[in-house]
Amino acid sequence: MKISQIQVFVCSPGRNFVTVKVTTEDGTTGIGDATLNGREMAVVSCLEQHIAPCLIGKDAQNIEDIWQYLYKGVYWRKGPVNMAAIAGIDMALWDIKGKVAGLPVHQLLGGKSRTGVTLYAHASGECIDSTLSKAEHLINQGFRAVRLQTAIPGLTATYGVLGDKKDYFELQGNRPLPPEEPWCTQKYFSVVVELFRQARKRLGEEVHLLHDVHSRLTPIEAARLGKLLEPYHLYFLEDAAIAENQNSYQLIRHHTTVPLAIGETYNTLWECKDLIQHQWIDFIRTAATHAGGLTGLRKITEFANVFDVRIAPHGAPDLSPVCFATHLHINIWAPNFGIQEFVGLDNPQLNEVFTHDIRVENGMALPSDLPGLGISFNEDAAKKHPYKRSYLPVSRLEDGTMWHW
Ligand code: CS2
Ligand code: MG
Repeated sequence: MKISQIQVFVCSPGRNFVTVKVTTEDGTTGIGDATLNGREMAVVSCLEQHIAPCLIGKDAQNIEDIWQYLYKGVYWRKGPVNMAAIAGIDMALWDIKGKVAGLPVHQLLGGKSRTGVTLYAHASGECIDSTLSKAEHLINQGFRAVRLQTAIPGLTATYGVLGDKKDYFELQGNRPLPPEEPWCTQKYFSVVVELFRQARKRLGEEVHLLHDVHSRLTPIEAARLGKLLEPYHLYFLEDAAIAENQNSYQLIRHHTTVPLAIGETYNTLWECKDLIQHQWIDFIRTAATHAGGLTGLRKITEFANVFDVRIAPHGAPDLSPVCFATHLHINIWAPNFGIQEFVGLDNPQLNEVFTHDIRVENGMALPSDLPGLGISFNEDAAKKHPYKRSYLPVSRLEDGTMWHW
């Protein structure tokens, strides 16, 4: 099954997505997600200029060898651009393998380990009251796990709370450059602990509550937050601090029993190997799209399983439904699956471009049983939504100091 063509599509049905399509000589096709938010075109160039020419004529069935060829075989290993490009190819090859076998990808991995994939939904509001009202609404819809984020009083903007803006394009206005947002740790502490105190009172003890710090704290501040949140027993506290020094999580760990999650920006096992093997974290959040596809994420998942670390793959709106579909196949199989982030699939523009039969009921998702990944890409619909340059906001302290993303 020789690879005869590799095409790369960029479209923006709400957010920018880079989609890879691999075709074999017999006409079988597979698709993959290679989206790297804010750096989309770098991945397109890597795929078109550097990777595609090397793969034409290779046997599409040898997924592992192609993965190693693109990872181990190159001088410049790792890196977000390279690993997203590998991811796009890798998912497409798994899609092809499933179609050839007549089996959904989770059956190729070893079958189902559970009846469905538990999701956590997002409740983000302008104040504690509106955040909790949104959480109640989600719980009434059947979600058993909700992430709570609330605007920080006294700051002009809070990451993840869009206010009256409908999306990041609107936040950037007519000038597509990174918006700047202020950060103040003291102001954050004054609202976040209160958010969870009120949440437990209003939402009860049973629902799983989660929170994302977006790496804005130092390790010792993160340790303090973990301790303060212990009475409200979070499912996990995400990205409490940057872990470029992986052993900084040892410090956080030694101070608090709050379960810790990290990893949405990681591209390989090497960025989380110490975190996992020392059991400094409880959940690894790496996405297939950013860590070398299904093959890359499976390697991380199996390593994490040895150390009782569970997977909780990233599920933000800047990962395409192809990534979400891939995660569902891994999640339904992985012995160490924890929870899947979910931001909804009911955007009509998105559903016009990516068609699938993923079911979401009572806060759980079911992967497709169709052969392959079970998702298709409509090239004509994609043309209606051209790429728009876009950036995430950057963060500065109130005195102007550049702060952690
Ligand atoms: C967030 C993301 O979903 C999450 O956990 O951290 O929304 C993240 O900010 C975006 O993916 C960045 O584009
Ligand atoms: Mg996050």
